[in-house]
Amino acid sequence: MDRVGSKKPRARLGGRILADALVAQGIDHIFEVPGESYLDVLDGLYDVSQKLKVITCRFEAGAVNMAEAFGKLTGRPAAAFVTRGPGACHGSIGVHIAQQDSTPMLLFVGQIPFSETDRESFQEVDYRRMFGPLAKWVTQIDQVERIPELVAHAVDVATTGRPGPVVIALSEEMQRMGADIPDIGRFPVSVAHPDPAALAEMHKMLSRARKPLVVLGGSRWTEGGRAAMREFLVGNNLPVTVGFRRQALYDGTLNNFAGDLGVGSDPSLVAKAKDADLILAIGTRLGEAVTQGYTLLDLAGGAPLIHVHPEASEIGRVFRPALGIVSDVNVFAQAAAAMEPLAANWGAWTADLRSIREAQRAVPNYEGTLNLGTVMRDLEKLMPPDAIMTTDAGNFAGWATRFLNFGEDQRYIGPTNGAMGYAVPAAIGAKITYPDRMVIACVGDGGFMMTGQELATAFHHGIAPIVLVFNNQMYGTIRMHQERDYPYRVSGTALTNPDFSKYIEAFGGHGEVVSHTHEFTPAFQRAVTSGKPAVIELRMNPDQITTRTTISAMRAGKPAPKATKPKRAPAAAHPKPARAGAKKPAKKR
Ligand SMILES: Cc1ncc(C[n+]2csc(CCOP(=O)(O)OP(=O)(O)O)c2C)c(N)n1
Ligand SMILES: [Mg+2]
Repeated sequence: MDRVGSKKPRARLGGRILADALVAQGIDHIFEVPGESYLDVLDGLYDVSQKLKVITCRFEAGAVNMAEAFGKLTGRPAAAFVTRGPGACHGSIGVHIAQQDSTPMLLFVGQIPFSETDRESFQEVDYRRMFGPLAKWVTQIDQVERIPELVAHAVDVATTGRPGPVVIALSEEMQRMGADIPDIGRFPVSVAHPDPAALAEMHKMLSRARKPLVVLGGSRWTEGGRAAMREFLVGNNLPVTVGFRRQALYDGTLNNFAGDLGVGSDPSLVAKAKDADLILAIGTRLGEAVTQGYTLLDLAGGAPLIHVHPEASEIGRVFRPALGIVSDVNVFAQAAAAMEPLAANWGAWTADLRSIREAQRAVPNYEGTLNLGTVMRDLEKLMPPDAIMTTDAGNFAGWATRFLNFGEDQRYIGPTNGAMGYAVPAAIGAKITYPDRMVIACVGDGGFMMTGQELATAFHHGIAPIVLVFNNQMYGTIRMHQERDYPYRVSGTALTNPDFSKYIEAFGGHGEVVSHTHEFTPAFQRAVTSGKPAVIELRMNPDQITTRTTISAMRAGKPAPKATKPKRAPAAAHPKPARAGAKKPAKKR
């Protein structure tokens, strides 16, 4: 090992070895906010810029969310780079998303010089301890010779079994050392195939079932895997649900799609799911959202469940299934499609479940001038067949998932861990990954103000996502919980927003405000033809707290305690922009 300056390095420096190691592992996208703690890596990247695209971001949470979205869409890890201490803290949310959502991702963190370890040196953090419970694996590279080995292993860990995020700290002086070592490439690896005996058992169990239900979820599905799965499910007329924010896994226009099992799911679908006599869960974790707070199945054992998952330890983790199948999801799909057809004695049951989805999609006459159900149905017509939609966390998300059907080649990605601030960076990550596809972000006014400034990254890299901001002037989801548990006592959930169309115009983009249903289609078309990053503000009726209920309805029958009468009416109109010289209206008392 040679130190720079002490002796001429025989070959490459650490920063360059790392850049080459990434290329050798097939990494082609880096999302970063720079720091002096990895200056040598930035310099190494300069030499491989033809092979590795570096996207400079404005906030580490944005950078890591973009990398996560890249992994979700492609099944391949992107790398995020952040600086030590503060950068790592900002970026940590993306690690949590990638972990809960089983997304392959690498996060590199510049580290202090290892000679200063444990002195609480400037920005010193022990990343093994910090990210231990958040990431799939955490390591630190202290020896330059080990860069190719540890980067290769990081990619292995991120992409195999249940995929997830790997955090790699890079001690500072290591990046400046030289070494004469070769790169390490990828190797062909065969993934877990389903045991034929288990498949035969699954066939028997499904043939006996009268009310089966499929739940699709998880990550790293390929086009081929999804097509084979569709063939199996359509061929046997099995009713299909998708897990929380996994809509993209199944073509919602097909007659056996029944809807999603997640947060805010249709109660009649949940009731039917509880009535199923066999649940075939494929690729999904049986987490809280999908299992409706762990109530979907009997926890005590003997659940009518077949669980297919690439990671053996996920099977039986919470619910003990009647049959567990360890398999890569795509290989399983191929094997299932090749099976003898099932007896499929459940035609009426599948039709029944589909009718729930159809009823769910019928748009009610909502109060107010902007019917977001109709807007979503209009948007469905405007989205090209390969459009990508990203979503944030919040009640607004229900508008798209309830009223929109995603077609075979469309994609819908969101944070299954419920992280706000995801949609805008994810849309930028998606548009960088697929520049020729339309990318639409759906986000609440709360979530938009968390990472909306990443739109500057879109301008910098010349891409044009379209952002729909659902503005109800509040952290609506929490307000909903508040109204349920503490009616009338509005505390800490109201928001004052900027003019969103002016906000994007200040960046040089295209802004629209939509207050009436009929305004949406032309506004969206103008946004598309502008060719610029666009923000379309949807001015909601704030009383319409979900697609199914209003604040007024939640309050009905619950008298307002005199002393705690709300200062604001629940359905307050959106404030009109103040005109210069305009008189302020007298406050109502
Ligand atoms: C990073 C983060 N902070 C806080 C929360 C808690 N939370 C969940 S939904 C929500 C409100 C979202 O508000 P908005 O984006 O305006 O969407 P709305 O619910 O109003 O549709 C909050 C604060 C969260 N899930 N993630
Ligand atoms: Mg809101």
